[in-house]
Amino acid sequence: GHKYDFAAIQKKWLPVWDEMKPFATNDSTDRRPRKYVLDMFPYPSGDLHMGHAEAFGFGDIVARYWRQQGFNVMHPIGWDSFGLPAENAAIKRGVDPRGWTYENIAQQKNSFRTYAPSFDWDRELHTSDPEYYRWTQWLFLQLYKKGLAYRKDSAVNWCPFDQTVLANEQVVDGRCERCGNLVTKKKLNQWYFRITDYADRLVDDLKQLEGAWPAKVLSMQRNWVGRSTGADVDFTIEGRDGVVPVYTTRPDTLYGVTFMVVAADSELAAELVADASEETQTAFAEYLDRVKGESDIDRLSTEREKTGVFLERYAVNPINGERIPIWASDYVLADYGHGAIMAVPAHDQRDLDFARAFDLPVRVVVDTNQPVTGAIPVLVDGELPEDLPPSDPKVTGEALVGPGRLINSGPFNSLSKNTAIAKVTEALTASGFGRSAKNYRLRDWLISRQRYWGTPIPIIHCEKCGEVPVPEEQLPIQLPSAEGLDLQPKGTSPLGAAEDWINVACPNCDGPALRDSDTMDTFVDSSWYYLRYLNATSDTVAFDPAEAEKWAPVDQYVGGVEHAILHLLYSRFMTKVLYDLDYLTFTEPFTSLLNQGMVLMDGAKMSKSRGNLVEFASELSLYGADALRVTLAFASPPEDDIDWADVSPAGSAKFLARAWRVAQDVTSAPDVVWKTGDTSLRRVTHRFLADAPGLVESFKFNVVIARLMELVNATRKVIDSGAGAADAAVREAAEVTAVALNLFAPYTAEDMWEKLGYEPTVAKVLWRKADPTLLVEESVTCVVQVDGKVRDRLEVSPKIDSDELEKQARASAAVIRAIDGREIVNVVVRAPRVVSIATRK
Ligand code: ANZ
Ligand code: ZN
Repeated sequence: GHKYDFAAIQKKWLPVWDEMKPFATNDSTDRRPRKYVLDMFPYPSGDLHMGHAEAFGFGDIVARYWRQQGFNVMHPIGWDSFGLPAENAAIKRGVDPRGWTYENIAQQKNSFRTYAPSFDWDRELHTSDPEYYRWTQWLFLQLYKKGLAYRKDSAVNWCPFDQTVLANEQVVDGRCERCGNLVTKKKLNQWYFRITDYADRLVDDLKQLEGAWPAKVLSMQRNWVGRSTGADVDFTIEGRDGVVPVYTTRPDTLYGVTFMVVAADSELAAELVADASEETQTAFAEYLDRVKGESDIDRLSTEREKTGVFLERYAVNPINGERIPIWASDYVLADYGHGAIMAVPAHDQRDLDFARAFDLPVRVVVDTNQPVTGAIPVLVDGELPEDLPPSDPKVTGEALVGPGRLINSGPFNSLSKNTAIAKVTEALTASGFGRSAKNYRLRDWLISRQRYWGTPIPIIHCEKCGEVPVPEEQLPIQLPSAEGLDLQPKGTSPLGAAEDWINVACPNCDGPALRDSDTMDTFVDSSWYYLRYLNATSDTVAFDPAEAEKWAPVDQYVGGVEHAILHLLYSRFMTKVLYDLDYLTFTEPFTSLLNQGMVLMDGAKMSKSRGNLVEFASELSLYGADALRVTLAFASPPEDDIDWADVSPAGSAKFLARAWRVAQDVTSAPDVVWKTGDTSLRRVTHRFLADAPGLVESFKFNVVIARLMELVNATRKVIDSGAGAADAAVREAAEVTAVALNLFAPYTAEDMWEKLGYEPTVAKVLWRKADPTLLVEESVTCVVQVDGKVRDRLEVSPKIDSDELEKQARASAAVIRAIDGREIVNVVVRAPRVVSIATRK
């Protein structure tokens, strides 16, 4: 055809690619170096959306790029297909979650086909297939054998609406992430993975990723683990044996402790209040009821008004023997540190808010007006000189949290905060009342869910033998059909009602036993999927360690920042576990990470409820895959958000048509000799060849497209003038355009490639190296005069500096001959045009 028709081009090339399978990775005979490029796999709720189009478009640029650079690229795709939305949709519509899920997968797959990312479809996986979850169960058993999977009774976050347990991270502002209802607490027997054993490594190994992961994600990972260092300090309590340790990051403030706070929901609080007045006991019981319904996030908030109950008991400060009152409050958490704190209201904001609420004393012990660098100040009467006394936090309401020097702290006065932290810890250690300590915000990973649509936990509960792991050869434990099961959430797993399924013989004693009825958090499924792609169809191993050695870790991971914490943390954890079990030789799963921005509409997130949804499917049929891809890549750097209202897919389509027409207009034969033709066009082409790789590798996709537009315009200019369409430089430029467009617009590129006289597929064509002689800038002629006579002409860069130009002029053989050994008395340089040398005659 003579007109650019994206629909016709798509229709033409899809079946050709289907036939060719150009992106199947089979490396038994392949000697190229390898790259593993992975997109976060989609969750199959409905069709693909614009966010998918963006992320998968970017991942595809990277995958196609490395192929052009001579790498054997693995670029697989699958579906994260277990999970609550399928189950909720199923309940709402009275359908089977399996049917709903696989219909959505079919729809997404169909959209993917048209969008045409260069996936290796032979490795497709779905986490909800027994062929997959068999190995998730196997993985569970490996953790179980290692003591990394265990059950415990614990108060868990409970969503009364979804009737399910939620992980801490699924509680947002005290509400269920999914339905928005207030979350409460409930005691349940639950499965956990011991991720806290890996807390240090999860922080320390982030070093490996610096510069290759977004700094923001690294800090989110670090904060989530929340490692802090400080000291445990032992307080005694009057009328009670033993000590109560408290964890503090500020042992330097020990002289500023004016009260103690224990978590209202801790055992210690209950014990201490038992001896209090009846009035206090009643008040405490009422208070405790209230606290039980609160989320950790609310409890720790500095914004909240402080509440609490005085327990009528006193503790003794080990450093100075001072007697301090003990309070119970919700702002101290029962399961963090030791569930009790030494309160230093002068230097901790929450303690100060509490002290102000209950009129407790505030004592400043760090003078934050004193410089901490330079010489230690001379003490006056054992105190720091008072040029500017610290402000009083009790009056200002602002805790003094900065650095400074100690005051009101006996032998530690005048020490800087950091020195004092070390010295006080030493003194505590010597007296036996303390020691240095580390603490983590990270909790063990709660993995059991009381829901149907997930991987069944491969454990059997036998009356006689207790917990019995399912023998590996009996895997997978298949999910029973959902038919006849009541999926309505009730707080126990629907699987418990599947009589035929739940009742089994104990693998140990053959006696009557029950299967575990919980299913796993879907984050378990996705914590190891990157490895399954390597042997996606194996029914003998989860993955082959030899393949992992060859391909993994993932060279480039692409996905949304919404997974910056959990998915990445869990994958990193699982990788370290598999490393410890000798299945892997590396400790981090994703060497480099690209987080794409969001696709917005008029500055707001797109959503159905906002009524601003731009449907991927309709844009796809309006403009075609290539124009969509180019639009998304051209809009901004990939990390930035894209506002769909500001971009122009129609403009992208026009650009593609322009490029395509160039290929159509080329009249020289494919065997035309490069190295000839219009030089200025060749310079543009080769500059592009030289610059594009670095730009792609630093994710400046938008710049590459801008440069391609320039190249196409320059080519068109030559076609329409001078040597015209037969010029060899025009063919060269058109070929380079087609190869580069393969990154962004694979259909257009393939069609151009055909018009230029080649066989498919352009996706396999290697990137050409730029000719270095075409990269030097144009030169100018510099005349060199000796005593007023022109003796030489030099071809030099227009940007040459005077010193360099003079050096070149003096080195010229003709100039040396003209000077003939005489003394040079003056040199005038006017770069880049003239050098004038005067000699003594
Ligand atoms: C005294 C102190 C003085 C503190 C000061 C801070 C500043 P991270 O960094 O999160 O580990 N804390 C300890 N256990 C707690 C619990 N169960 N619930 C709530 N808060 C608790 O913070 C450690 C600090 O958080 C500890 O240091 C303690 O307050 C508080 F100027 O001790 B600090
Ligand atoms: Zn048994």
